[in-house]
Amino acid sequence: MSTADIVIKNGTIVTSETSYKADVAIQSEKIVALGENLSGTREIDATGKLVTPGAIDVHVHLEMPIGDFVSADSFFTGTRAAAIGGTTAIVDFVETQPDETMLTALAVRQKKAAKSVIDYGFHMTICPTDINKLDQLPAVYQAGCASFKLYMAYGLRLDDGQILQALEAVRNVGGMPVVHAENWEVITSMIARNLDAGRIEPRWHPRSRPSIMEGEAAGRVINIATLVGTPLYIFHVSCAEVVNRIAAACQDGLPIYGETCPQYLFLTDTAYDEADVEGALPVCSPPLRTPADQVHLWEALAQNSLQVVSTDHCPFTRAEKATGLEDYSRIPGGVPSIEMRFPAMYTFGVQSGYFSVNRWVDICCTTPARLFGFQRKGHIAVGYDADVVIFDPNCEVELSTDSLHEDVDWTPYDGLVMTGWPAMTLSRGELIVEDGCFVGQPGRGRFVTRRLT
Ligand code: DUC
Ligand code: ZN
Ligand code: ZN
Repeated sequence: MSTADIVIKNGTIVTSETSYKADVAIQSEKIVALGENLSGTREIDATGKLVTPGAIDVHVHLEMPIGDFVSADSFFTGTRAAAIGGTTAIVDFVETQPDETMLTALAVRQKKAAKSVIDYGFHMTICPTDINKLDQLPAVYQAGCASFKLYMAYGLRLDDGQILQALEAVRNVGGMPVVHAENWEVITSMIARNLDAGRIEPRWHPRSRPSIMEGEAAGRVINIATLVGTPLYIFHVSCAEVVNRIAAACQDGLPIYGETCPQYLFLTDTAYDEADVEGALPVCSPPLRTPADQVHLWEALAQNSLQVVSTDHCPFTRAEKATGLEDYSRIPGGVPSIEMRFPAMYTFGVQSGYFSVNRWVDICCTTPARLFGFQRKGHIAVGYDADVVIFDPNCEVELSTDSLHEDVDWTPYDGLVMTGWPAMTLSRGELIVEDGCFVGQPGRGRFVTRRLT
C-alpha cells in the first residue's frame, strides 16, 4: 500500500476478542491497514504499549442545568479531561422544553456542545411533557439520536403508563431506551420523614434510597420492556438487587443490559459519614452502597451480567455541594469520573485479575459502541474511525485534583494510584493527547449520527 499519514508501530493491538502484535496504518481519519512493517509519513513507536480503541462513555452530563446549578465541566473541559483519560466519544443528553420540538432542543444542545474536542452524541430525554410528542421520535432517530432517556425519579419521571407509551414509541423506531430506575414515591416519603425528624445530614441520603427499591424499580421497568418487546439499558446500577434482575433477564434470553460507574466500584456508603462538606461531596443517585455490593458489581462485569462501565460524570463544586448541608435532599447529585474510568478499569479490573484485557476493551469501548450505534467506533479494524489509545501499562499516575483535568475543585479518588495510563490519544487520526497533555483544538469534535440498524 502507499505510505499512510500515520503508522503506529510495534504495539500490541487489544480488541474485545483478541490481542496481537501489528502495526496500525491511518489515513484520512480512518484505520486503513493492520499488519507488519507498515510505513507512514509519521511513525509512532508503541513498543511495550497496548493499542486499544478509544474508550466510549455513554453517560455524561456536561454543562447540564440541574436544579439551581449547572454541572461544573463544560463541553470543552469535560471532553478534554475525557481525552486525556483515553475516551474519544461521549453521549450526553437533550431535554426538550414544553413549548419546543425535540429537534429544536437537539439543535440547541448541539450548539452548546460546539467546543467539544472529541466526538459526541445525545440521548433524547422523554419527559412527561413529551408524551404527546412521541410522533416526533422517527425524526429524532433520523437526526442521529438512536437512544432515549426515561426517568423513574425526579421531576422528569414518567409514571408506569407513560413508561409503557414511551417504550412502545422507542421500539417502533428501533431505538435503545435507557432508564434511571429508582422508586420515587418511596424515596420522597423517606426523605420527608427524615427531615421532619431533624435527620438532615448526608448520611441519611443512602438511607432514603434503599437498594431494595432500586431493585424494585429496575424489575418493574424490565417487566414493562419485556411486555412491550423492546431492549432496555439500565443506567448506573449500584447494587446486587439490580444486577440479579438483569442476570435473570439475560438468562431468559431477554435483551436487557446494564452499566455501572466508577463511583460504585471504588467508593462505599461510609463516605457519607464524613463531617461537614466531605460527607456531601459523594452524594449521587443512586447512592454509594456497601462493600458487598461493590464486589457483586465487579463480579457482574466479569460474568457479563453487567455489560458496560460509563461514568455519569456530573460534577458540582465544593461550595455547591455545601448548600445542602442543612437538608441532604438539596445536595446537587453527581461526582466527577470522566478522566479516570478507562485507566481505572485497567488497573483494578485487569491488573487485579477480575477480567482480561479484552474484556476491559469490551466493557469500555466495543459494547458501548455497539449498543448505542457508533457504527465506525469501538474497534481496531480496517474501515473504522482512527480513534485509538496508545496505552502505557507501566505508567503510574496518582489521582488528585491537581493531576486530573476536570474543571472541579475535588475528586472522590484522591490518592488512588493507577498502574497504566494513556500515552497518546488519537481521534479520527489526529493526535490530541501526548504524554498527558492535550494538544488538540476546542471544537474539533463532531456530532455523530448514531444508528442501531
Ligand atoms: N444521578 C443522576 O441520576 N444524574 C446525575 C448525577 C447523579 O448523581
Ligand atoms: Zn440517573
Ligand atoms: Zn446521569
